[in-house]
Amino acid sequence: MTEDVSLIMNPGRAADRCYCEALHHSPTQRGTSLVMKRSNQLTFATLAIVALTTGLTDTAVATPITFSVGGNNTAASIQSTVDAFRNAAGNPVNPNVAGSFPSGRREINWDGVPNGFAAPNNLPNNFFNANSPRGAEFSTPGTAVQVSANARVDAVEFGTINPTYPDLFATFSPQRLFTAIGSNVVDINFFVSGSSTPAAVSAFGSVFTDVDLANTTKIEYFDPTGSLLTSILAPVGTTGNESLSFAGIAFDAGEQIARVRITNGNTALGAGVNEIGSLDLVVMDDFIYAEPQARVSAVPEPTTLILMMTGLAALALSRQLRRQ
Ligand SMILES: [Ca+2]
Ligand SMILES: [Ca+2]
Ligand SMILES: [Ca+2]
Repeated sequence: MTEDVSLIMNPGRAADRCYCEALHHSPTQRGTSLVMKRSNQLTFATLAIVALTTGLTDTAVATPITFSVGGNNTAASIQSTVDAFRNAAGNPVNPNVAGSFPSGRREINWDGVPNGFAAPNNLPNNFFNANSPRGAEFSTPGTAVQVSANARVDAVEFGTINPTYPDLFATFSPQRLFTAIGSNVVDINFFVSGSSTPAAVSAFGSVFTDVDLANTTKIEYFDPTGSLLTSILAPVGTTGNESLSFAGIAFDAGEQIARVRITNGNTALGAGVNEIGSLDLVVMDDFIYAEPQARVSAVPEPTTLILMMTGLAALALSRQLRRQ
């Protein structure tokens, strides 16, 4: 592999004659030797590409570690899965401050949001990056996001939107829940906490309440280029109403989750929207996610790298052949 290719492939050069003599080849053996060397070059190039492909495949394809459970109306019914996910996301839970910690996780249970930012008022999309820095900002195809009210202030569990909702929903962490308004979809984008620097996390999970339909409530995970990394469905709860469920995914091979999209049931909450027929209304409680870290610079995709290496190998070979 360390041979000087230009000397091997050019028998007219004095240096090449020295090379052949050093190998004890007679002039009549040189033609055969050249064919063998050229064949070796092709073999080396092929082996290099195969090795490269194999190595990249091993590191590029990681299996998401999934955590999911459908429980009843008690926190205890999903607690062990939530705790297992917390350990996978990282310990400890970091304080609600700006900056990025080297490890650990962040959590949002909604419960400390001031009344002025809770139902019937909307929550500012950047509340958990600006007011209480945890590196998460929200957006939705709907009109806003909202945190439910506390008792003695207003109706709990989104009874502010529809009086039947407290009978549908329950809390994992009392008393506040979270929802999008005007949509059943919410996006979470990650930042270095308290800044506008885009970040990524290695794990994200959410508690849900009142998942009634399978294959409907889900979390989708996107990398910094916007490509879907993976997704997970939230399992159906074990009670008709007020059930709790949890779904989360952790990566351990350097994958960067830049954004997650959560789809809650199949319908947006609304004053006249009651859960009848095939409608499934679902809202969220605790978000748990690995510490948001500044994104690592993009590296070439494996397929791009392989194509590049193949092209370089072919170019080198064609130059060598032209010299013949
Ligand atoms: Ca309830
Ligand atoms: Ca809560
Ligand atoms: Ca439901």
